Amino acid sequence: MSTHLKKYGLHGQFNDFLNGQSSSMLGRVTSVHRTSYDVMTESGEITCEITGNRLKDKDPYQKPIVGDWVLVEMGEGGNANIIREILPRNTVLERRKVNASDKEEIQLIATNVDVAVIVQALDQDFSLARIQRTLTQLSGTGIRPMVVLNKLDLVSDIDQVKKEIHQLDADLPVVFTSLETGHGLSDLEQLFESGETIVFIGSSGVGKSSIINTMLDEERQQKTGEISECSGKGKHTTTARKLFLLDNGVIVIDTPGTREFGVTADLSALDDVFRTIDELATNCKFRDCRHQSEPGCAVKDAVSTGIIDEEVLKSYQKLREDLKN
Ligand SMILES: Nc1nc2c(ncn2[C@@H]2O[C@H](COP(=O)(O)OP(=O)(O)OP(=O)(O)O)[C@@H](O)[C@H]2O)c(=O)[nH]1
Ligand SMILES: [Mg+2]
Ligand SMILES: [Zn+2]
Repeated sequence: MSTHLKKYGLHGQFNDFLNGQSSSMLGRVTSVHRTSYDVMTESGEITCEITGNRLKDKDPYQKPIVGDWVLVEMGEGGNANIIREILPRNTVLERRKVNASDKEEIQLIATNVDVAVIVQALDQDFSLARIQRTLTQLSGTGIRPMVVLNKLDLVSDIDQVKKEIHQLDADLPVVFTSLETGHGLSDLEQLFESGETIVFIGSSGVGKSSIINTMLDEERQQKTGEISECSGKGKHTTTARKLFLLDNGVIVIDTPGTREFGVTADLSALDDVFRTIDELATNCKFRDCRHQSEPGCAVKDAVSTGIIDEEVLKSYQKLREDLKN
């Protein structure tokens, strides 16, 4: 089997599929442009296109995405290389525009990823509710969540943040980092395993590309940007998703900032995220307790005794409302 593509995450998963496909070339999509695709093959990176029905198809699942394994028909005599087939996806990270309900509004972010690193900046971007929503989005996808809280150098106290995250999910891997001091960067790298595909997601300007750069050699370093002073919002320094192979064997996908993952998951997925609250809720007097003003509410009791933070409960209730609408 191809040794080069092994490094890009190929481990025999398509052997059955590839039998009798000798005319096509196997590759992994490393970048998506407006009308073309970069695909890593056994003999290096090539530019490909799509044609015909696939080009016209409105279904976002029918278009190649960063991380996809594809079969390419090599163009001869100056003809373009054509992606003929998207091989079965192991995982799909997708995002739905908030309030959207039809398929057109679904955006695929990356495929065949093992880990999603949710990056937030501690100085102005930290939002427990947003972490919760992203976890809900990820649950059931087979993608493991991790949280990176960056720009540690810009805040003085993280005790409250630590407490809230711990209450949200005590098992969630969380790393505090700073590019200024280098704090946490080696801890983060140690959480990644060689051969795994890791996608970085989070708002613009939180430092996704800066973190990835610390793991890349100089010539492949990504552009990073200043945050505009007046709005405090990043200005989308990264404009396209891109897949990199790091020296340590980890495959990383950088993405442009996305503020919010629309919630597509159902209420049972929500239950995964709020384990602590759910466990307590089994002791509420009413089965359908909303933990607002019902008598005999074990969750409210836990808030008054300090086991659960008021803010965590509020986010929980907000998310339940969001999911109902
Ligand atoms: N003080 C401080 N600044 C940081 C830190 N990490 C990143 N920055 C700065 O934050 C700005 C944005 O960083 P980027 O890496 O471009 O952010 P991004 O998440 O990739 O943003 P998009 O590509 O727009 O999605 C840059 O000016 C970085 O130098 C940090 O830990 N501390
Ligand atoms: Mg970036
Ligand atoms: Zn209750």
